[in-house]
Amino acid sequence: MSDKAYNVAIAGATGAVGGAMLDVLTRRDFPIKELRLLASERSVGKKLQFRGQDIEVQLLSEDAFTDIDVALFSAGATRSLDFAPAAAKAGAVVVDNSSAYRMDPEIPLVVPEVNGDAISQYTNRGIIANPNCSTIQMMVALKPILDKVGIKRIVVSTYQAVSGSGASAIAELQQQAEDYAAGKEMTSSVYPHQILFNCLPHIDSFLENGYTKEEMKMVNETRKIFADDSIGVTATTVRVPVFYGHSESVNIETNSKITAAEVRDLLADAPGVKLVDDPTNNKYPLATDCAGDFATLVGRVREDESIANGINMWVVSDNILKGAALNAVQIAEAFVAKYK
Ligand code: 25A
Ligand code: L14
Repeated sequence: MSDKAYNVAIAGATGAVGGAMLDVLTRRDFPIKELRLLASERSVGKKLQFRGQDIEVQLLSEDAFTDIDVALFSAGATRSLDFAPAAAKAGAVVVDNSSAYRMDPEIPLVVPEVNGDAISQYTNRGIIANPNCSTIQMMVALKPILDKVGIKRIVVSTYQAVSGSGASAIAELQQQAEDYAAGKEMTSSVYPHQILFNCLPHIDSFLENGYTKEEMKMVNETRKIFADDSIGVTATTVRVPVFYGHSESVNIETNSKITAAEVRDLLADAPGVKLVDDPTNNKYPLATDCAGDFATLVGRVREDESIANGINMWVVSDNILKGAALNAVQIAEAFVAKYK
């Protein structure tokens, strides 16, 4: 990175992901000249701390992006559709965390460790899309295997934390736990059912094909990021009563044979991956261990004995960090390093 400093805006700064963006910018020492915090009317005037300074939240509006170099968006798809084009028009490059633009063929969908080169397509619309959290961590774990032996098919089941649905869902799980402990009746408003002590096979809305949108994001985004529409992907996404950290059971069929030991060797050196695979000593990736960690944890690597060329693994990452805020900041870093 050059020794320049940049004007950065965060749209949705008061949310679960926006707050993590502030943290990640600090932890990675992103070179910032001005940081502008944007949110809805509800939060205007509220002060957030950044590098020991109070910064007042301003209204997210079309005029909020004057002189901004990089705008990190995490205020939901509707806000991205409403305001990202104006930010781009004002000269900012938008890194958008929502699903609004991910499958737009003109807009790059980027996991820096996997397809960082696609950032060059920012010139098309001034927008770079951040993939879905569950997709990102799977890409980080599979990329070394894809490069080595090719992947024919992926079967993935997810166990997703409530923080993915934002601050209100974190509060809902917390409240249900408190109500349970106090012997009170539990209520649900973010999710259609109680999430405490439960597993909901329902993330985002249902589609006509019987899958959820979240499941089809994993299918379509994987193919776009790996730039290969021939890869078969099928997903079942499940919400579990965990605050931070998505876990995934990933089963792949490769084009040619690779042993579990070879996969472990590859992953031990893979960018963004931490191999945690010592089951006899009870060491495997856990959501409770990934919270706050920038790495994607991979373990339980084993051969699928039901087919000739298959591998199973367990992949865990902090959905708010690598799944959202960290990946967005990494995209911003790669962008300014090369193009600004
Ligand atoms: O709109 P959608 O598409 O349905 O999606 C929005 C959801 O996506 C989450 C986000 O949760 C939100 O729930 N989200 C975004 N990116 C994500 C990702 N990559 C993601 N989830 C997972 N992975 P959130 O709570 O973390 O962030 C919400 C942020 O968006 C700002 N915002 C909302 N509407 C806005 C807006 N900003 C500008 N204009 C608008 N119209 C929001 O700011 C927050 O920063 P805020 O000021 O509206 O909220 C401040 C606090 O208020 C709480 N809150 C949220 N909704 C309500 C509420 N309080 C009262 N009533 C409400 N209806 C929030 O918890 C926040 O702390
Ligand atoms: O598409 O509720 O990035 O866990 C990711 C989190 C959609 C909602 C996305 C959740 C969001 C999802």
